[in-house]
Amino acid sequence: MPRALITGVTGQDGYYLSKLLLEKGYEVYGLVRGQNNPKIDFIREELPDVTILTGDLLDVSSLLRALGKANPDEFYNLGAISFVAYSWENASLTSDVTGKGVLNALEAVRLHSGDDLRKVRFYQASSSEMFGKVQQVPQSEMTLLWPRSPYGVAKVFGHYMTINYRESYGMHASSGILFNHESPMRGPEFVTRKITMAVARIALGKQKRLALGNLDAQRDWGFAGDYVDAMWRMVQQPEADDYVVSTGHTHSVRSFLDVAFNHAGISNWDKHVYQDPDFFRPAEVDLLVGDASKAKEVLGWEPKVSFEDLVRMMVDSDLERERATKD
Ligand code: NAP
Ligand code: F7E
Repeated sequence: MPRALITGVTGQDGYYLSKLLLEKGYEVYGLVRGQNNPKIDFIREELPDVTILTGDLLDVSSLLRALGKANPDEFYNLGAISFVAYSWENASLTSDVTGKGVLNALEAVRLHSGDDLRKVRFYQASSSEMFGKVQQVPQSEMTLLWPRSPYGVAKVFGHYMTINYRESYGMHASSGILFNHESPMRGPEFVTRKITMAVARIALGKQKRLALGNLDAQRDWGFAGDYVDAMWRMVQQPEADDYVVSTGHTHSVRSFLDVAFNHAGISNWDKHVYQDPDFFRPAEVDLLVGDASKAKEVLGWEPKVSFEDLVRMMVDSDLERERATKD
């Protein structure tokens, strides 16, 4: 039975990746931080077959201890401070966790592996935010990186550190440059889930208005369930490499609002949505659209869920959740 250790198991991707690996017959270990993390109960309920280990990306010795307990064949580094807006307010912490945390994870895997540096296959969760002020449309593995936030800068550090460990030590370390991916498990701070939660509440008469920032930003949004399959495929390759994972289609926040409100039977969202300067960012990433030809060619990976189906899935899930709760 193959064994996998996942950091960030309490996050959106940790959930979908755990489910995928368990279905494939893996023994799955999930790293959870903090002394009484409130999300532990969720993991115990929703993913009872995942073995929880405690540890933190800021603490190399905790990573070494987790590696010793799990003795994994594959290490998926999904842990990060992942909210871009928050990264300006906590730039140093974001650099430590999202940037230096990758180095800590690579170093722990290297030390754990002893003489057999290909013993553990490593996956790094890199991001399309590294493209920032895009220098090419669409963006591919060869596009120059120009990050626009402390989060993006930290991800660039992690990305190149992963490549460096592959080139320096011959480690099987891959970096997936994933474009935005969403699901009903998406954190409520991200724009897609913020919208679908509000749409459900507005449709049920529980809320009237929704404050947003820049409605013109364009993103290449895919479904998280499809994207974790791309992570797994990367790790199965004979040689480690870097891959863009995206749908190749881009949509504005406005288009997301159109589809979401329409699906809930509300044709005119203008009267519900207003713009609040608090939600604008010091520097914006205006347009992201990925070229995932390499992932298609080498990994045989393609997204299955369309933009419209993704939005409808999220609205339906939030409608169901809101119907089941009072207030
Ligand atoms: P998420 O839902 O925000 O989950 C982040 C995870 O990181 C949580 O489990 C969190 O644990 C954990 N974490 C935070 N600080 C940590 C620390 N110091 N030590 C160990 N773990 C820590 O993010 P996601 O959407 O699943 O994304 C997974 C990864 O892919 C992240 O690295 C993200 O930056 C990257 N990524 C995401 C997207 C996307 O569109 N979703 C696209 C490209 C790249 P707690 O529950 O304890 O906070
Ligand atoms: O913003 C605009 C905002 O926070 C998307 C993370 O998973 O994907 C995610 O980063 C866009 C931005 O995601 C609001 O200005 C407007 O242009 O949902 P988001 P993100 O910043 O693209 C990348 C690939 C990652 O790697 C990250 O970890 O929507 N926007 N109004 C808003 N965004 C938010 N959050 N809230 C608003 O009210």
